[in-house]
Amino acid sequence: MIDLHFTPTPNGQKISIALEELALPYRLLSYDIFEGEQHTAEFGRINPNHKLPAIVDHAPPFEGGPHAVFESGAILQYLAEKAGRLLPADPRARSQAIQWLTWQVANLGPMGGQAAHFVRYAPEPIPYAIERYTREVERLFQVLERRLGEAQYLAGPEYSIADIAVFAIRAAGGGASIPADRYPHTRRWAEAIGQRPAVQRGVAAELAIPAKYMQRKAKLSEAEWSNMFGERMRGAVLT
Ligand SMILES: N[C@@H](CCC(=O)N[C@@H](CS)C(=O)NCC(=O)O)C(=O)O
Repeated sequence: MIDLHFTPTPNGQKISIALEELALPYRLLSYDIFEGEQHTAEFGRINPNHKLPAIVDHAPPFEGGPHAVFESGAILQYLAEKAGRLLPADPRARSQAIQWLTWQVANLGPMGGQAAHFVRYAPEPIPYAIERYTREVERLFQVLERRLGEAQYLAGPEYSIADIAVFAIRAAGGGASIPADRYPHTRRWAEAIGQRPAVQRGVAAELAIPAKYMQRKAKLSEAEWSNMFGERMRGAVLT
């Protein structure tokens, strides 16, 4: 059994989708990040960075007892290797899958996160920051579009954890609006993935992103601000 420490955001859905795809049994442990539930010392022993998602595998494929994994890219790779699926066996395609997975966690994720921060959460609108990050997200969408114009999936003909990672993050759009007509190859790919029953199970019911996480212009209380971006968030690691 795998414990999935989860909050219903695109990063969390990468893992719920992968667990559903791989038919690995899991127990959902939900956190409300606005309430600061990620800042406990107990969760810090699972993820020293105090962010969701994380997993604890109680039956890892090696000795030494339960194994905790944090960072969504590392979790996806761990799960795919454990199940022996969703990472191509062919070394070239496997390398491509890891490259696109890394592209997501190092580029689309952080840039989309910053775009969303300045569009949704910044107390004052800062046009330079909004433009800087939304333009970068749009550039990354174009990189994705080009890749999907030359390959069926990100690693080639085979659906992989790279597709799951990018699909989950792209669907949320970061701070950028996504004119579907501008990205026909991406739309073809996203529609195919969105129709997969495991993907639909991985974003359903308590795994779905609630409206409060997707507000166009979020209104946070002082406590919520502190939990997400301020002293309470910093205090979990600085004290
Ligand atoms: N690079 C991390 C990002 C994790 C992350 O930023 N998680 C957010 C939710 S999507 C979170 O836990 N935020 C709460 C906080 O920052 O206190 C990953 O890919 O797992």
